[in-house]
Amino acid sequence: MFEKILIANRGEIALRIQRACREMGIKTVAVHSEADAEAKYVRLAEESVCIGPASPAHSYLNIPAIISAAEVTDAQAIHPGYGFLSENADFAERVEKSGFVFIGPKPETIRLMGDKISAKKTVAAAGLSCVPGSEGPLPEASDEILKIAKAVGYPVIIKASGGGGGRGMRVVHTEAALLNAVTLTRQEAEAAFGNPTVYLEKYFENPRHIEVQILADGHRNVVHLGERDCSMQRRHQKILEEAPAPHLTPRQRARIGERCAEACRKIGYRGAGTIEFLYAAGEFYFIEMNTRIQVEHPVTEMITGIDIVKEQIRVAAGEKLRIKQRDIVFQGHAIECRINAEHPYELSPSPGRITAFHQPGGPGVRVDSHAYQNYFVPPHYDSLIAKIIVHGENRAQAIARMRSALSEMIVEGIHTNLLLHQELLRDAAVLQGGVGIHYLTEKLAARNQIAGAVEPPNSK
Ligand code: MV4
Repeated sequence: MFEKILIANRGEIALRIQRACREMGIKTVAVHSEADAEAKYVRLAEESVCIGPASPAHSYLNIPAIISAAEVTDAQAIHPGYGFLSENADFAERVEKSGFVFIGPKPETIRLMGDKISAKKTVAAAGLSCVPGSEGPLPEASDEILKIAKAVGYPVIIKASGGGGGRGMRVVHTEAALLNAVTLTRQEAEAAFGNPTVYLEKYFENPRHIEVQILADGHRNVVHLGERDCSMQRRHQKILEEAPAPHLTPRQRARIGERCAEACRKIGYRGAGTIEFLYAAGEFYFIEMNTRIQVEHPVTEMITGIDIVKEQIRVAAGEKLRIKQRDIVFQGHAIECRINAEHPYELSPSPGRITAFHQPGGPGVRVDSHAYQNYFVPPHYDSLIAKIIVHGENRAQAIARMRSALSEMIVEGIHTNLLLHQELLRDAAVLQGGVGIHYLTEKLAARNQIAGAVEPPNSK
């Protein structure tokens, strides 16, 4: 096992990885920007290295600075967390070429999944159903593009192969709008990703977003840890996730999970991974695979009792998975609310100093947070300040626990979305479960229309 791991990330996930390391007797190196120098998790690490100024491009995305930090501290492995360099195949490659272990999949796998056309092709060959559409890139010829769209049927969506996570997409409702949309998406894709390749899919109007968690050791041992429902999002920012996905049957769960595990076995996957699906009319359609630990991994940990970060570290060190699929039991229900430093309804960022901070507790309540009283939320990074995760014997108990936890939580000095979460946990459709990916956007639009006539909301 490693003696020392460098954590190439910040905030709650840096602290989360550090906790896994401490439990395993592994020393940690924190790297931080000038803006994060005072952060608590930096002090809790055995060592810390400042890797640059506040702007992410010069610090958390600064590959030479991170590799140098690993060299001077004698770390053996680098955990990238989520975001930043976590799905950068070039980074993974440079980490390995410099003699360190990258805690994640092989660089080739990251590259394969980073290109959305090659990802679709790979998982389709490994047995997963994909959204119907162009097989591979859209051709240049207009008549061929029109023919493909006609065969698929409108509405369609044009997606950049270099995109993902909601970047570089355009919905097209009519044949008249198609060719222009393809041209525009190609131009934007070239500008944003340096790759103008686009593909076409049937557009699903209001699917759910369900993802399957995978663990693999690179020795063909692969297990699935069930699914999460992440439909509650706005502008591709998830705010509430749960496991299991409401109203799925145990048979559906076992079937999609086993198919994902089998696909990863065929691909030769190693590490933790998430396979994202659109779920519509009872069917799962693959859209993307994420090759990193995800923000919402704790809901899966709560229902399985498996520490996904520790497993990532073990398989990166070359250990075989000790967990067998038959030993994995899904118990009860878990919900995560992401507490962001932002205005609760407009969702615009609200950085600044936290003047009072109290986190909830009690049975079945977990809080993953790097924040504390007097912590300054820097304006340079994403606005996540805490994740409240609750577990209950069933969904109703999890909801009751989340309501109680939210009511205990105190954050003063900045705006947060706590009130939005409290409202969501009283919303009839949310209580029913299984809302689509556009639910939150529509609810906020309706709410802001009414609120706009009165006072702007203030959560301070
Ligand atoms: C789609 C779609 C509808 N139909 N593909 C957005 C993020 C990226 N991972 C894929 N996305 C979508 N792809 C087809 N064929 C709708 C979305 C989408 C979405 C998906 C998951 C979670 C939130 C979303 C919000 C808007 C659009």
